Amino acid sequence: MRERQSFSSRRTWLGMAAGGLLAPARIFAKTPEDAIIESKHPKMIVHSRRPANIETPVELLDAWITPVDRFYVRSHLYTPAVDAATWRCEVRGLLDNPLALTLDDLRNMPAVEAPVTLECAGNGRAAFRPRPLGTQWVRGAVGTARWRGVRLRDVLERARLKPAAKHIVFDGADTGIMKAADFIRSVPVEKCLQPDTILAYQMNGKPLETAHGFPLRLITPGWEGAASVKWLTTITAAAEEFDGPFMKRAYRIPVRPVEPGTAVDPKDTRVITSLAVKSVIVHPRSAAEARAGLIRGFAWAGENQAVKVEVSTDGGRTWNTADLGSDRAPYAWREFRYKWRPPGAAGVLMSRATDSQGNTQPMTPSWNPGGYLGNTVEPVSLDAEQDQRPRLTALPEGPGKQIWDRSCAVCHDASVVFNQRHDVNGWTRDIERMEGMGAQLSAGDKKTLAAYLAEHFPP
Ligand SMILES: Nc1nc2c(c(=O)[nH]1)N[C@H]1C(S)=C(S)[C@@H](COP(=O)(O)O)O[C@H]1N2
Ligand SMILES: [Mo]
Repeated sequence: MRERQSFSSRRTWLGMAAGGLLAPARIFAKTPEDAIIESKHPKMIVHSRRPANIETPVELLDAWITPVDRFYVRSHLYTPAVDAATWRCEVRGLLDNPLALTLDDLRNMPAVEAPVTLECAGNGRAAFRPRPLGTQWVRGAVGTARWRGVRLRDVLERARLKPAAKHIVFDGADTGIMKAADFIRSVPVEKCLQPDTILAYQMNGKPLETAHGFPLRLITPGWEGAASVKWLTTITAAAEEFDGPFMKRAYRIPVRPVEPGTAVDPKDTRVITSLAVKSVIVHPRSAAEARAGLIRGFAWAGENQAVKVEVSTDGGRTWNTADLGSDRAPYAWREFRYKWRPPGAAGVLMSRATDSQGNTQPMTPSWNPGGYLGNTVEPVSLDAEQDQRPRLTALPEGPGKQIWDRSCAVCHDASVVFNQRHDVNGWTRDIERMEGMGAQLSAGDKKTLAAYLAEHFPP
């Protein structure tokens, strides 16, 4: 067991059932999240323990296929523990032949396997100004795994979709916390019928781990991670896009560019589909590493291909084309390498990818309220060791601390705030977002809590 395990991570349903009067009801049983954190590389960045939101420091992304212990985790709700023996995936809705698939049923169907890069649409959010609310992913909510399973198309053909079916709705075994909405997503039927869309039961040659959707998840290749629903229990053929907050409110971007800081009417936004062209320098990330004289990293472009990567070693004044690696697959990132002679003094490195449609990473962020698809060129300064890990500490004492314990800690631990920075207005908006998910606070509590958070976690 690791040091950083905290008592607060073992808050239980008992505590929640107490209706927010959280007596220190602690059970010393491990939560699935405790087991996830133990299974991950010790350098992983824990944005929140429970729900489990864990980022990979980019220097650990140094292989074409990301090992599972270095693969990021993004979960909106508590991680479900699924019993494979009784588990079924129901296929129902607008179809003629409803199914209840067992794992054996799936294993008996023709298998397919493909390396696919998965990236959270919120990856890069920490670089937007003003800072959007939400988990402050830096650059490492991305990884590439070999996913093995069956074609979704094969399952839908067996289920015999009716012509009226236009969207397929995916729900997993995770359910809403308090009033928080269940994580349910739909994908248009055309994407579901593409032969590359997989119902995956294996990741890198082994059964899916709990964190990544055991026993079955969707892999919607090239699309933002949220379209790849984990812990699948029902697949429903429907006439319409699913009407729920994870389709209609979150994971949407403006249809046209907006000024940073602008509020955008939801009707001027669309659901995010493909990821954007992007690259990340994995090495060097420090002056010491730079002495090896090799710059390398990965580039990807969602449904498109990354076809060119340029590298700058002078802060963006001049650019040189990098070599691309031989490992490739339609929806997987591509390694790039550039040999150089590092100067004695530290400098600023950049990489800039271009995709098969001619899109190139921008130098300035295309700001959007949700902080999605952040793909600006990243300046990697070699001056200092880059340690992006938030320092995990306890919440400081103060008037807001009791309110926190009473109203916030019933659903998540304090690690969610340690790397967020907002002024009073920002914290107030975040608290209101939490009220929307069921947090119980009086008007006075809200003011006190926002002031307390702004004092300790200011911009
Ligand atoms: N059931 C369920 N599926 C989910 C999520 C979730 O919270 N619940 N998170 C989604 C998001 S936003 C992302 S980015 C990916 C992350 O997959 P990973 O945790 O295996 O990296 O899973 C997606 N599938
Ligand atoms: Mo995501």
